[in-house]
Amino acid sequence: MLTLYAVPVSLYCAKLRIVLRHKRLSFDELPPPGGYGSDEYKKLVPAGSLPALIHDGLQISDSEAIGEYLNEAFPDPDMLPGTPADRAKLRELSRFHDTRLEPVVRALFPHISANKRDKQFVEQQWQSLVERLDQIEVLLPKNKRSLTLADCGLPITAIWIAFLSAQFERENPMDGLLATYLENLGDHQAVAAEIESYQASLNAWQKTL
Ligand SMILES: N[C@@H](CCC(=O)N[C@@H](CS)C(=O)NCC(=O)O)C(=O)O
Repeated sequence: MLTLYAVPVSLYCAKLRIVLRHKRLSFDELPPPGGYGSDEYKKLVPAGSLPALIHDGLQISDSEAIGEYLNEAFPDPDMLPGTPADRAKLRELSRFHDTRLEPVVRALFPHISANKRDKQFVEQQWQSLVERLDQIEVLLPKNKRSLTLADCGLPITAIWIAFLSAQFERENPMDGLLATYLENLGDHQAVAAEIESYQASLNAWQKTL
């Protein structure tokens, strides 16, 4: 029995839904009891963060740890294939996304509403975002390949970058190799299905602003 503690618009929860979908695993998705960081949730998941997985009494937080666990516990299809060197490069891409690119995107969230926006901060942060996108492009595969753990975070971050580009009236900076890579990922059913449902959640969330 797999239970994912998640909320619809969390990027890292979406990343794991792609993994679960691709592996055709059935799972229950539940909101954190008592809410984000609540004492009630921390009793179940001490880190208080989302996503978290419960599998037959085992509790794991952190999307990278959960993704690797799922890949080992349910090895077909293998989402971390190849030699030790290949796997290291996949982990490098995945960690770069989580620790370098996504935080730059997340830092822009408080500036979505025009009346709370610090234009100078957005300008500087946008430059950092473009720099991170240039850096991640170097780590991307040059050719189409099977879906790996390293490919599950970026499609959702890309939805946010497109959304923020529209909010800040800027050109979407994802082009070239990055755009082709994302287009190829959309051919995977698990990615396409998550993009569709995530976009609907984001649209609903936007209406609450
Ligand atoms: N590195 C963590 C990041 C998870 C994360 O930042 N989750 C957000 C929701 S998208 C969260 O739980 N924030 C509240 C908190 O950390 O208490 C992972 O990959 O799981």
